[in-house]
Amino acid sequence: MSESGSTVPNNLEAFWMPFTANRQFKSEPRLFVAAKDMHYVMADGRKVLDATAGLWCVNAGHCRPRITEAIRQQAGELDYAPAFQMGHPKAFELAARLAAIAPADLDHVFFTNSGSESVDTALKIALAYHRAKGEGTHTRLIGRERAYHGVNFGGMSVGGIVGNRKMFGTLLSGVDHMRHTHDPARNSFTRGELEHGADLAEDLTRLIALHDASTIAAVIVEPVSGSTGVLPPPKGYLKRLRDICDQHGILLIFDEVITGYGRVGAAFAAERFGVVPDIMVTAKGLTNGVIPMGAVFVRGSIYDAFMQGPENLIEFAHGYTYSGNPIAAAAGLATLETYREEGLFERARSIEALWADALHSLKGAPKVVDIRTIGLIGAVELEPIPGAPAKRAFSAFLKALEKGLLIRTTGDIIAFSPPLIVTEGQIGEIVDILSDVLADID
Ligand code: PXG
Repeated sequence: MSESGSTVPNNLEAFWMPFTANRQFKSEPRLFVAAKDMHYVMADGRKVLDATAGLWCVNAGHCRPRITEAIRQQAGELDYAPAFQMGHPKAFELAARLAAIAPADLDHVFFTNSGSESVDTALKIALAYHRAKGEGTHTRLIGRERAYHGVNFGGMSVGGIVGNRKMFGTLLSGVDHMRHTHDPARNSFTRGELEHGADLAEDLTRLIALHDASTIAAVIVEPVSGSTGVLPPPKGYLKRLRDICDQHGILLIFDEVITGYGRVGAAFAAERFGVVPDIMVTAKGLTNGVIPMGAVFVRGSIYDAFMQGPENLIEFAHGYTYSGNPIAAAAGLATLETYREEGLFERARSIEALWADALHSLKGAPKVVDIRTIGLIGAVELEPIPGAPAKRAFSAFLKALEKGLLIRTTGDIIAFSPPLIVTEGQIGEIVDILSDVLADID
């Protein structure tokens, strides 16, 4: 409740909401006022089961005591420390803990405040790395169609979602895109990695033939595309990208903003799929979504390439006022501890089959044209209403909320990413409500 005793604000106009249909929302506001574990509470007191971990970030569930307490304590002890030329212990401790759970030699960590900032940081590291090595011709960046890498200029440029790009001018120059891997004619109703499509990695070879490897700095992909509707990788695809990059001196960047921190049943998708990138971009689950924070992991050899020249000079002209912020670092440490003590990454892996069985039981339900699952992620794709794309899924979103279930929709795809603490009973509840919703919408 607010100080006035009301949970409903009396002015919805001033706040320009992000990625929201503002006028529709403000005519029928949907407000959460509290949360605990797997549930939100709405302004009218109704409980809503969270099948999306907020926005793919609250991996340990809501308002977990260890995290809340760590933030409370840190705020009273050291609220802020300058991020440049000064430090504080918790940022170092968090970086070391992160390096310890990251695969292979991804053992140096640069802190940011979001996924978008992590992506742009990674792209800048890639460009500067080549320059530091005396390979300054490597300036192009390669993304992929249907990719989401956040909303800053770098991420938007390597991203592949036309609706997120077309309004914003010419974006970064020197960017090209591989084809996306979505191929429902060959892969449908899939569990885990896809059987078909490893050949699409050869698209990178095509771009190398066009531009020449000496002009390319890095390739960035989401191991599993999230925002464009949950697209797991074809078997062998990521490994093939790795091999091509190695062969041509190109850096491979994994954007693990969604797949990181247990979402695919391992600390990172790199571990799950057995492919180590040169740079790994994370955010969201790093602090359980509670405090904004991102972390970019780099291999030791990349960090070392920067540690040249006079020791009094700054090696990388980049950073944010809030890089490694003490309260965010405290939240990150408490989050990692919560994941560890509750074995949540292992838990995600152990209930993956149950999750897949439950979601795939919706095959044959009205309007369902495809279902994809991997880790604790799932997508149910609906047949669009002719001439009205995204309308059917948005109706499903509103109807589900009415019935006490929070889902996410992108186009006509319903995406799921429940907190990793979701129980078998709650998985059943998600599927039952969705089944009712599908029977109930046009
Ligand atoms: N990379 C990836 C792969 C993402 O999914 C970002 C970067 C950007 O992160 P920030 O913290 O700047 O938002 C993301 C964010 C959705 C949805 O429902 C997905 C994201 C954010 C909000 C909603 O698909 N992903």
